Amino acid sequence: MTVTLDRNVENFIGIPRQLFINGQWTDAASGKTFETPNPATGETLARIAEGDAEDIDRAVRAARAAFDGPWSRMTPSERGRIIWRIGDLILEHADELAQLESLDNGKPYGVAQAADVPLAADLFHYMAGWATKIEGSTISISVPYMPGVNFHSYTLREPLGVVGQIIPWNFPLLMAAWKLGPALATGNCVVLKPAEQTPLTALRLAELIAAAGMPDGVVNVVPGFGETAGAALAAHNDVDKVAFTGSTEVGKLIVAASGASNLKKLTLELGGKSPNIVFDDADDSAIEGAANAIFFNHGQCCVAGSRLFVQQGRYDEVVDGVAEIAKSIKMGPGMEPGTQMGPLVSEEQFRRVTGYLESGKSDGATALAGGGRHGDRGYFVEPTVLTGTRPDMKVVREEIFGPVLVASPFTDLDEIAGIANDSQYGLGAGIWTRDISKAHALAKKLRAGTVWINCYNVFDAALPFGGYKQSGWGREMGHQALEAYTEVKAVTTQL
Ligand code: TXE
Repeated sequence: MTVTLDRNVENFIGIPRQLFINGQWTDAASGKTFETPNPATGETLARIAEGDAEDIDRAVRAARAAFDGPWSRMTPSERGRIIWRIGDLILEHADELAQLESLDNGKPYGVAQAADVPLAADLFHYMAGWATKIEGSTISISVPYMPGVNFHSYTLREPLGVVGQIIPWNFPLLMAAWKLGPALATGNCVVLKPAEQTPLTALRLAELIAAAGMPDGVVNVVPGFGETAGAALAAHNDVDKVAFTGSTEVGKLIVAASGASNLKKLTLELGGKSPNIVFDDADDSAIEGAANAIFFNHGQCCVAGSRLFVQQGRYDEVVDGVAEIAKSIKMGPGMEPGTQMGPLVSEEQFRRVTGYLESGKSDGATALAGGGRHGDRGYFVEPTVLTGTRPDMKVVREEIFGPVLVASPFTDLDEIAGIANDSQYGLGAGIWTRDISKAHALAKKLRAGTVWINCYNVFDAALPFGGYKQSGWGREMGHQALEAYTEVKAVTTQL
């Protein structure tokens, strides 16, 4: 049995979807299309126009014209109202968006309803308020080689112009919101390229954005593949910034493309291998917390708490507890009521994750729970807990991006920060203890953009999010995100 499909969802996936450029729905210049499969079955879900360099160029030109025209002429208040309305429309179409997300990505419908959709709406509502609050400052200056001369100096915060946004498939609607919200609130125009695995909610969002009253060309959505459409955006000479979320490997390609073209500004939100640290004095909720940290969204989270470190005294209890939870998780298609974990997003990710499971086994790790494929159809991987690992193993060092936890014991407080920081990544970290001083002292030592104490996977539009080290550049959400979408201009007048 599956949830009955919303009529709008049936209609939406029933016809081939086009590109959204300059407020119009249009085929790709090449006429090419691609299919997005349903990861629960491997069968085709919908057909999509496949944008590439020529379409990206068309979209960039539309965005530039909108930036030079209607979008910049609007008052911040008018812009804010449109952004707010996008949030409202997301909530009005919540069930429909959650169904599309579940079908395209594989995540449980209930999770998309409870998390992805309301968080996306909230992001637009939060950012709408900032549209009227982008401010510069006045600065007193004293110029040593012009004694006795008075000046009036101030700064302006101005939009960058045309922004390219390349997003992944793990939270397709939410990532679109994280990217679009701050870009629009600061007065930029956007060309958004959704991930080829999950283009549907971004395309439906484009319809809602148009319905919210957005002028043509301000937001353009061009689905396509990374090596073609994505690379064209990263290399385009009239794109002022690229905001990217995806693999560290592609993040480096984007940096190279920026350097080889117009040195466009970049923000990058990349991979992670986040430590989750449970002390002997932790509350029992740490067990469920550690399971949620890795298994939420099937482990396909950049902040997944994929390295669990438990203090020796509680090691067996906590790791066994997490393994019990792993075994009890109900797997199934995202649209089946009661499903707690759906399939991985694609065959490629399925192969990647099961490849890591093989590598863990051959390196000598033990699967306390899971360890392989679930069922024989779709891209399901069992929630897995690996023990007996060594710090040099691939499963410990590399981002798996699936429901795979590596657990190891530690003994004292002094060593744990070093062990936790022993990673090329620095995105998230968790600490579980009743000793609040210990928690804050350790939080300070961890090289990560987010530290959760006695909780995990807590997100809010007001909280800045981003990574240290090779987890990225810059921050999304919070007012920090606005800085990455504005230039500062210093203006000085001699009085
Ligand atoms: O990512 P890619 P993939 C990590 C995770 C996962 C691995 C591979 O470890 O297993 O990356 O996933 C676009 N120029 N994360 O292959 O390729 C692509 O079309 C410009 C972490 O799916 O980085 C998509 O829109 N763009 C992560 C986006 O980049 C290019 C989320 C992400 O795809 C491009 C996803 C190119 N040359 C994966 N090549 C996170 N930080 O949350 C691809 N793209």
